[in-house]
Amino acid sequence: MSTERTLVLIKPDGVSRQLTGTILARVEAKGYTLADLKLTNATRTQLEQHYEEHVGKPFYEPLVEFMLSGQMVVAIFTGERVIEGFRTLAGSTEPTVASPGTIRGDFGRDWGLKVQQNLVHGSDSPESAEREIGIWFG
Ligand code: DAT
Ligand code: MG
Repeated sequence: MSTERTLVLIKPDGVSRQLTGTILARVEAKGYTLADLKLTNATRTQLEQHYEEHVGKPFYEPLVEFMLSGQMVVAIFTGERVIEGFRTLAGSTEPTVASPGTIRGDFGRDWGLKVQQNLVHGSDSPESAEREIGIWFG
């Protein structure tokens, strides 16, 4: 398997809760390499592109509003099988049921049923990774 790259977002809840260093440290400790990193305020246009597969779903608008609510960290990590490896580190989408030991399982609780407050995003395929890297670093 050749080296992959993936797009990682630390969402506004992760940044505001001062978990940025903790989250990045877990990914680095797993052995993935940080290739690019910045702190940014998302635009609605970027989020519409990033979450295009979810447009029209009931959670789409709350998700976008949440992602606009504060600064985010956007990062590229590289490594063999980093796409599925990061998603394993992140844990399943709903923090309440994400396994302990994962980022979402250890630090998330979907306060007030806000599943969108699940700390991180990671690309789900090589095609998504390239598309998403273009949105945030293009
Ligand atoms: P993931 O981030 O695990 O890849 P996804 O791509 O299905 O999950 O959804 C994107 C984000 O949308 C997810 O991180 C949180 C939010 N979300 C997903 N399903 C939701 C739901 N049923 N209610 C509220 N927010 C949801
Ligand atoms: Mg997804």
